[in-house]
Amino acid sequence: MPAIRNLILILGDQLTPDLTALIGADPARDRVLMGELRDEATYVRHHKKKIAFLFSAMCHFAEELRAAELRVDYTTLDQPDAPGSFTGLIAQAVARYKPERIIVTEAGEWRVARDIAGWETRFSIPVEIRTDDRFLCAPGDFRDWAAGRKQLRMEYFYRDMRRKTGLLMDGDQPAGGKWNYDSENRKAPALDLFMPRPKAIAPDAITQAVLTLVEARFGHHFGDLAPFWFAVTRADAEAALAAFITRALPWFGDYQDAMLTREPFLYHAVIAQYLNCGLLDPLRVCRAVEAAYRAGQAPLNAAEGFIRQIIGWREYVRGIYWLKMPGYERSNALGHTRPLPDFYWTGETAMACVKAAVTQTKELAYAHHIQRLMVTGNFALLAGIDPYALHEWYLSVYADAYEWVELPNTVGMSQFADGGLLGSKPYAASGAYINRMSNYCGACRFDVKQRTGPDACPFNALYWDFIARNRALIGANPRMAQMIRTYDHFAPPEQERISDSAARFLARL
Ligand code: FAD
Ligand code: DLZ
Ligand code: SF4
Repeated sequence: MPAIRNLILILGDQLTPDLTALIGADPARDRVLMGELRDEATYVRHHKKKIAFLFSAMCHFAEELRAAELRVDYTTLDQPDAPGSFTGLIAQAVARYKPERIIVTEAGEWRVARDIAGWETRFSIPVEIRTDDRFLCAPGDFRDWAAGRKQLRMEYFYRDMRRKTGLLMDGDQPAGGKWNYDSENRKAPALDLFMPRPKAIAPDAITQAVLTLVEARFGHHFGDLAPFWFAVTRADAEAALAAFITRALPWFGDYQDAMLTREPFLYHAVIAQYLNCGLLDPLRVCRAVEAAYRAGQAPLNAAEGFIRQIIGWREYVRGIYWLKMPGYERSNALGHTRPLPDFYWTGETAMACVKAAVTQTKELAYAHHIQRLMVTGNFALLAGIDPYALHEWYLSVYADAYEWVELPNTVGMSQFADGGLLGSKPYAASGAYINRMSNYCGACRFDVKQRTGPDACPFNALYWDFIARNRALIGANPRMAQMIRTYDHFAPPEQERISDSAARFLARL
């Protein structure tokens, strides 16, 4: 066996050719390691489509590296000696090659970072952990930004990222004179809108083989494998981005918060799964969107709204994750303990909005932000679902889900379980909000206009009951204080009906 200098481990969400771990890689003396791993596919039971997407993208990336002359050991899940975990993969390779050093780019998830931190002692070999420069803000820089601030508001972080990248900046001023055009981005949907579809890629031979493997090994996991249309190569992911920019970006801002039956994508990009595994580069994506705006192909409210999601929210939630882990995953400021209802897995509920969100999640491993936040997230918040159980659900069912991005969105933004660290108020809403932003209610068995009683939209009584239950914790926010005052103006019999309706509904869950 030839002497190996460096073992370079590439994790499944590091499918980027200029990844820091690959800098200086020498085809003659270094060996790249990649593996399809049982533990990674099952630490939560990931959606079948997500596993297939990642295995196929990993396999194609190994080919890309080989085409660049690198020597890659790629372990498939069905190999007889397949190791189950990253540590097992390294143990096998260390025994085989006796390398001088292990190199890896820092892991996205805390549990993997913790394992890697133990390898130097375990294998008695130096382990070089390199920074992940695919993000704009390193965890240490976020910590510095957060230090001494009373409130960690995304908006101020975002402005710093605009200044740092120069995105949508005219000199030192924001393009158009305002930092944020969100007030223009709340249009209700219209049924006659022309809705583009995300670019669909036909499965090639590698993907076909992976689909067969995933069905055989993970057939019992949640979700549908077919139809499978995700891009699994960089070139196809770039094509999907280009299609979004020309077909959907111009309307992205206007209809960002809208929801429509049988229109799961509206004008969303459907690229988070590509960004989060490294097939697309966030900064390049934002530069392409800015170029479309500068060329007059997309309005400013769309370009700004989109760029804010990526250099603002995406970076900000990662900063919060590394600031607060470990421990953040067990946050439960509202003391919620109710088990996750079965319909999160089956979609079998009479609530048309929840049914639509869960059903499409099962089919597509995708739901857009407002469905996640204001339908499945909002329902869980109002019903007092255990935030950890909900976190595991979100982590397993979406193709773009990794703990660093999913956890702060679930525990912080959606469930207010961190007590307001991430968001100033809970994203709690009654049926009226869902009715305004969607066409779900028209076809629902419940009446969105009724507050209580057996036919009333369950979101209504649950909402007011939530306000009454949590007044001490949420009252500091002026908009929530206004809701508490409204509740206080309800006559006592109405307050009783609310609490009774909520209790009856929850008892049947
Ligand atoms: P678009 O709406 O087209 O937005 C463009 C891009 O902006 C996205 O691709 C994404 O990279 C980024 N983005 C938008 N919103 C956010 C956000 N709140 N946080 C971080 N990035 C954002 N996003 C994930 O990538 N992975 C997750 O596991 C995840 N879990 C979520 C859980 C909950 C409870 C909620 C409320 C949101 C979650 N999000 C998550 C954020 C958001 O819903 C998804 O990024 C988005 O729906 C992906 O679809 P898209 O690519 O069409 O996004
Ligand atoms: C999500 C995932 C899955 C399903 N499978 C693998 C795998 O088999 N091999 C691998 O290297 N990575 C996988 N991943 C992504 C990892 O979970 C991710 O790289 C870690 O969570 C670190 O962020
Ligand atoms: Fe959802 Fe209520 Fe509307 Fe039914 S009536 S779709 S439960 S918001």
